[in-house]
Amino acid sequence: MDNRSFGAGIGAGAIATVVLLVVLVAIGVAVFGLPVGQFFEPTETGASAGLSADEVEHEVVAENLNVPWEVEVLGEDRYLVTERSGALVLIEDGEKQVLEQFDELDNPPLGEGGLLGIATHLNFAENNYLYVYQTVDRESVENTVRRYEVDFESNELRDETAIIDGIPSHRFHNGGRIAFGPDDNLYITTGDAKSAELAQDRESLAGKILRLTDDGGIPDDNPFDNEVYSYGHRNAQGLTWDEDGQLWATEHGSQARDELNLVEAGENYGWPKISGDDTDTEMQSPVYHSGPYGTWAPAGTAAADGSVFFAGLRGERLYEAGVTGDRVSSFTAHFSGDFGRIRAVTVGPTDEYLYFTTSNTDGRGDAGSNDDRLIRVPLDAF
Ligand SMILES: [Ca+2]
Repeated sequence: MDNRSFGAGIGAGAIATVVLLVVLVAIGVAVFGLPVGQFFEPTETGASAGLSADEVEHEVVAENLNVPWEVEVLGEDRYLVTERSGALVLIEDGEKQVLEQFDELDNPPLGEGGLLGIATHLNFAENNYLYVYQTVDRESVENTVRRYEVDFESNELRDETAIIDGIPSHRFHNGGRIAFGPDDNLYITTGDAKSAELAQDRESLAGKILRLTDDGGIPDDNPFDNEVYSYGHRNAQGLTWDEDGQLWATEHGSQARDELNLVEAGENYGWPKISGDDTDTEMQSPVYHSGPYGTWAPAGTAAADGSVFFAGLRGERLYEAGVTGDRVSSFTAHFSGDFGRIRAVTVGPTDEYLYFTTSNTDGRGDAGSNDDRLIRVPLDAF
């Protein structure tokens, strides 16, 4: 067989395989009514096999949580956790108490919205300022960031202050992660609220990473003289800075192609114009993505020791991207088959642990008897 006929044989076989797959998918959709997205598999494609729960020391810090969305480590054995349905939970020495039940949420049509990200002020020890991203139903359903003073004497929240209102909301794509950066500004991920074109509109708050001062002002060096820091995002739900001060953000792609982006001020991250390996001279392609057939459904993201860790919801793994400069130099999938869906990921500010929460009670997973759980693993295990 010469090379030419060999190549032709492969081509015909490949085409037949693709045709067969297309037919099978079509039958699946027709018979079972499954959206095509269901065929994208949680993936380890391109990933090295990482740790398993059997072989690594891990500790369940809290259990029986209800769709935990974010965790903030306050100190030794002290944590704040948001539950998407509206409870802000204080966990102290393994005991849980609800500090606040946010009850103005548009529930149940809430979907992916609700009580989402939290961040403590950099001077939290003095001012007890807590920032909360939440979906509210006032004149209309929208996402907001509010600041509260936590009164740990009475375990109440006081002095609600609007930091930003009017972030578009939808049953899907609400963004919701918030974090203070090394420049002391507050960064906020917003989703496109299922209106993809808004991600390219620099006057809209949807499909962006926003940057504000701690009192909700617009920093002097924001790129467009408004709240927008970067744009062209579909649904970013993870933010972190590495040791070099680079901002990494994870984002849910369309048709697989979930993204890890290196985010810089004023840049366009492409949605809905480009995705995956597409390039455009005016836009930034992801540093790494899950490929055309694989899904991470990435959420919480945290950097430590030269790696960017992020949660896989549908991926049901903890992913670790080893970072060298502005590139991903290794990619590892931890806890495959161990904990189910993973949503929040954070590194304790002083305790050398990586914390993550499961998300098996959110209606998209198989909840175990004690789900959902807050789990921690020593960083030196990775
Ligand atoms: Ca993108």
